[in-house]
Amino acid sequence: MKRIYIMSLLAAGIISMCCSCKSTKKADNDTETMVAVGPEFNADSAYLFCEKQCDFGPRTMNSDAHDKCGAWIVDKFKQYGCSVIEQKADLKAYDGTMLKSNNIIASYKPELTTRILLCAHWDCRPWADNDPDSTNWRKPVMGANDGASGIAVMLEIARQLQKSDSLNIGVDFVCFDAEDWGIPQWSDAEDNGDSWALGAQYWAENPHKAGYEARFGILLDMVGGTGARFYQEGMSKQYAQPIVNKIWTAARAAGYESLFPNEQGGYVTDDHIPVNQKTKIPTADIIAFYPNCQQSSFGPTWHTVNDTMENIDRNILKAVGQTVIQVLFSEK
Ligand code: AHN
Ligand code: ZN
Repeated sequence: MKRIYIMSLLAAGIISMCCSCKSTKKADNDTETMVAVGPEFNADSAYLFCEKQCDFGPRTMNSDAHDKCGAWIVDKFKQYGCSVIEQKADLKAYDGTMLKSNNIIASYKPELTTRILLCAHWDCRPWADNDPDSTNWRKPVMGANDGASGIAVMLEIARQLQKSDSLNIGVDFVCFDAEDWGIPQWSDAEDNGDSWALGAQYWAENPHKAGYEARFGILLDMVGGTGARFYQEGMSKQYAQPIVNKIWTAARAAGYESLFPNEQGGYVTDDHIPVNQKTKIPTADIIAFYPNCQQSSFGPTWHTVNDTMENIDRNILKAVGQTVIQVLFSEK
């Protein structure tokens, strides 16, 4: 209620500003998009969902922590009223290792034909190959940000959808597996991008339902790191510019303009690439970009042993979660 009131005041300010210059038509459009809509995303809840995943240990492929966390994710989405499908497959990694992959698809209101795809990967990278200390290069990554954060935001959205029960559009939460087994920096193998996003490649070729369609998709990747900002990712602009516009407009309406600059970031090989290339679902990636970070443009903890809960900021989770809720509840 309070948020809506503040946004109305802001909107009123914009109308009066625009009336004093020229056309009021534009002001009407802006007013519409400036109203905060939908339930309030609870950052503490999302933070706990992130922590809970980390408590299993690094969820690397073919590990016990991975399988236990997968069962937990399935249970949580079921608890929040979603229908859940586990899409299991043995996928071949760049070095021939067979990965026991499990894409977890949780559907809110599966009976509705108008649907939106939300997705994130849930596996952890088995090697901290971007760590400044080379003795860590073969140690697993905890993936508080790179893995757990996107799933945590999706779980909190599922919880809010059940609580408010007012969204008349279906939502599919697709938790991709085997995203982060891409060729490590210490390997001599040539990286053409194909070794990443194996679970998403499989799902895009074999959707959980024959002829699966969605209006559009949003991928969440590294959405909880301290100091993160979300620039418009280059491949998303190429494949799904209208979806990028929708998201960045929603971020402004939700009050997170400063964390979602209207500027381009990098070009990222991520789960949205196979989704855009192999399905008809235009999908944009909300992914952290640190233009001034020496260690990585994905941030100082990316693929290091420091990707842990100490470097998760609940305000970042909140900004992304509230923005996605704003997108969902702005659909007609
Ligand atoms: C590459 O580094 C090629 N892509 C980044 C995709 C990624 C890895 N997202 C999370 N971990
Ligand atoms: Zn990663």
